[in-house]
Amino acid sequence: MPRSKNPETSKSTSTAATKAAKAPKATKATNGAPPAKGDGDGDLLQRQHEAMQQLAAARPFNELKAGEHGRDPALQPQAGTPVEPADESATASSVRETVVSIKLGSQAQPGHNPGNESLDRVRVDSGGQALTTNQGVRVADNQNSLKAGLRGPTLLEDFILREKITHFDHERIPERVVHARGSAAHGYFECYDPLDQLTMAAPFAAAGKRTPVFVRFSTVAGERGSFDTARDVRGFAVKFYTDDGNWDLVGNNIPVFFIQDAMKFPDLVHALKPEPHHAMPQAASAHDTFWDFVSLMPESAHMLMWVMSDRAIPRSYRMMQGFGVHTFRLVNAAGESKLCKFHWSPRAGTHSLVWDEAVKISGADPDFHRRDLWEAIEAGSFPEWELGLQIFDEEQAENFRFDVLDPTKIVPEELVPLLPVGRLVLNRNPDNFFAETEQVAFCTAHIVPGIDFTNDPLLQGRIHSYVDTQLTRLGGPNFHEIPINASIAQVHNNQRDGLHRQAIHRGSVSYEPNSLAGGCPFQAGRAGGGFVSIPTPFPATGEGDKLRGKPERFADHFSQATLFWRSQSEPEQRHIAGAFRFELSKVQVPAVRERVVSLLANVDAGLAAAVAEGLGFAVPAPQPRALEPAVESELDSSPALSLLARPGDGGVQTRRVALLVVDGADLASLRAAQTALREAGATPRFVGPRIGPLGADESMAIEMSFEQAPSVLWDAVVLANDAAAARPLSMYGQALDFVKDQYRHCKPILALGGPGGLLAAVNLPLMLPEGEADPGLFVCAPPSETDPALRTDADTVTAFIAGLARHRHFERETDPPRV
Ligand code: HDE
Repeated sequence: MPRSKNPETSKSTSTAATKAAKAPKATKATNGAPPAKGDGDGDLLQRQHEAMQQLAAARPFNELKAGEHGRDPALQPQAGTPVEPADESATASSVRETVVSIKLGSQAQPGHNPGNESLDRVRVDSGGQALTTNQGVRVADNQNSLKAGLRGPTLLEDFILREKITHFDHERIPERVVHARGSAAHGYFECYDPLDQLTMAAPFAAAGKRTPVFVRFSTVAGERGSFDTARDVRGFAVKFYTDDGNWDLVGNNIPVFFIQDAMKFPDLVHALKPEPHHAMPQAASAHDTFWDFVSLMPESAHMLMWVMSDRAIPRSYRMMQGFGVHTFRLVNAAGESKLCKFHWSPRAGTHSLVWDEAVKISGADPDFHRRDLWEAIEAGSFPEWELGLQIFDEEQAENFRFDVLDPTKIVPEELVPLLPVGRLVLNRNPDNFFAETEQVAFCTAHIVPGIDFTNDPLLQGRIHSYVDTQLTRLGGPNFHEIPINASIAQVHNNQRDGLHRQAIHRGSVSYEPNSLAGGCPFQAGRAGGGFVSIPTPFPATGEGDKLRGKPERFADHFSQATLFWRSQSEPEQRHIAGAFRFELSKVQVPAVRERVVSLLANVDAGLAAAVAEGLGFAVPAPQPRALEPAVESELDSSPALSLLARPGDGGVQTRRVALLVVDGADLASLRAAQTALREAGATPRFVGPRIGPLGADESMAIEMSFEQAPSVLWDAVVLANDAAAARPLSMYGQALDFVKDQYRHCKPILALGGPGGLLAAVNLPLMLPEGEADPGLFVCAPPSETDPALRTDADTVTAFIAGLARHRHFERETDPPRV
């Protein structure tokens, strides 16, 4: 779909025009300025809010869930059911998306990813243009750096020089660990006849159908700058840009491989590559480590025959065969599959060099194959191959004397002849070697509906390796957005972010299932052309078939949620209801709030009611369950699930206790409490209005100030609540807040010096609502001049330490809080 390049000067596309008509009062601004105040701002937001509510309400529960369990749904995945928003602002990132500028363009085109448009979107031509920096600033002088005087040092300020040099410094990327040296070209694959009996793969859908391809040939061992005519296997990698996504057939010019299992690939490559101590020899297998390894790996014998044959010194890329090597599967629309081997046969025939030639060419023209490919295409002699398939079934495969999962074996053409199905033509050289040939990322995991894997253990390892290697080579998980790697099929998913992300996704939703984006992008299901793996059986494990699905009993979603709820103590239940209430009060779309409560109604009616009540609506009907009748847990409740079931060893080690003090406080009782806490293993600290010495006693000091150490950082508080301290402390709002928060958070409080003072200043209730004593509140009797022993009130301090060990005293908790 063409995109409007400049919304101010170019004509809108029809889609954009429809959108503009529907869009809420489009605000024209040439500079991206927001609309003036009073320009219907409130209306836009209100309208968006209502549209979101409407969209969310259209999906009161996940209607696909019940159909996710068991074998049949696993083989026939359902399609999602997208809901179209009544107003497009419902799925917008911002109601300001109607603001346009030369930079912003207009809005996203509905359901469209321009990243999948042709390479024209990134092709650059600089004819008639002045030189600029990467920021588009014209460069006046491209010959000289900025200096302090003609003969002076270059200035750090020279951003033009620095940008140019910095970019240059980072021009190289890691070369491919194997197949580093390669050449590529664009072209097409043309299908002879529809193959729908065999496969639904898009390139084989119709006679004469052309699928664009990018093909890269390579040597394996040599580095990026090595010579072309080394004795080596040649890579033959084809990227089909199909209507259903990219299919990469990453093959070689030899139909077998050295090893049978991916586990041995790093060993093979380490043995083959230049030896690690002196980095020799370049692009050659003629050295000790390679032959040491292969001579201990008898399964490489077959491949060695091919590699020592003239196949390993081809005359031209245009004159060599290509092979998929592994046995693959073709799958038709009915889900029936056949085993398949892929063969590319060159129109120009298979021709090779002789060794002496290969050696001399490597000196005379190290780019021999690269040049040959380039020049043939430039001259209009387009290289061409015919694709032939060997098709066979499991029964035939069983009767071969070799295993078709063994990549060191061919299926002789005499046993299964080639079925010619189409031709590959390379008719255009890349515009830029780096952007295309170097950055192309082939990957055996890139298959499309109609193609599937077999259990060939070499293939299985490759499925992982090729994506993985691009993370380092191309610098992150977004290499699929590099233009040469982008499919022509539209890409829509919820993957986001990562280095060098190009796509700017519209809206707030990047997950599925969702209702806030109308359920989009939705799962395609089988009927919608989604990829479904062939359910090949795993007889050896007795686990059944390879499929994406869930066992039936996974459909019970609620029995243990209910068990958990029932096993909680009263305060824990209160906290759960409070947590739901808080979270949902932050949710802006009422339909989402109600949907959550309808989910909770399946867990516990009381919980649902408590949450709904706090949010101001009636409990909705419970959501339909995926499994009826509801499963009852084996237990009514499991006490082990309550946090209270594990009170710990009863100690107070490391608990932080604030001793709230002020100058003039009764230091003797404070010191006694401090000593007792320390001895019990707690961490007492003096907290007061300001840091510094406490009275005349130099051994005691305020260690932390109110502003530095508020209540929430402490597990408990000891108050200097004697007559001398309580009054001045009550003058500090922070001290009052401190006491209130300790109380409200149900932490133990010890008041030294009596119940009045600070406790009275915050109206702290000494009793629980029902009239019992507060088990977390400890008050020492007022100090008595006549009986100094009373000062420490050792029993109360001991009781406080026991209270500290209990951590919280939820008996005190009320809704609303009393303080
Ligand atoms: Fe590759 N191979 N390979 N390979 N291979 C790579 O992918 C790997 C194997 C082949 O032009 C790497 O992007 C493992 C067989 C070609 O860009 C890497 C195993 C066959 C190309 C990788 C194999 C191939 C590669 C290096 C054993 C023939 C070049 C950089 C389990 C059927 C593609 C990259 C291009 C490239 C891994 C075996 C062909 C590291 C782990 C067998 C044509 O991912």
